[in-house]
Amino acid sequence: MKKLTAIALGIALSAGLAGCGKQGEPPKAEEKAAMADDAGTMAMPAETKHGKGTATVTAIDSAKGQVTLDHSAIAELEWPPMTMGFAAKPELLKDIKVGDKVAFELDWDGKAGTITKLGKAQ
Ligand SMILES: [Cu+2]
Repeated sequence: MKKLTAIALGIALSAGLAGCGKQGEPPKAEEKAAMADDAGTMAMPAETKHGKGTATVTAIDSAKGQVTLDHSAIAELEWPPMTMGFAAKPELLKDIKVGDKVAFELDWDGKAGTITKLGKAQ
């Protein structure tokens, strides 16, 4: 089971990176320095970016705390429109259903996105 989990995680990370256009970009100098530090301390990534946008909900997994959004471009993160998964607390998902148009905010740590605000778009 451990091996399967590792493979699944690897696929998820690769998909996330490819989806957000970061694949193949060499790390910036400051990120290299952060990685060197992290190797010893297992600290959280130094840089978390905040972004916001609008989206259509394409999947919800409340039990796992995950939501998949077909989102519009996010200027703060230099992302084009795409469909991708995010972590989200169950209480953010309770009034949302598949097909809803939503406005959201997220934190992006360079590998994964976490929804910080989620509500139906006006
Ligand atoms: Cu995206």
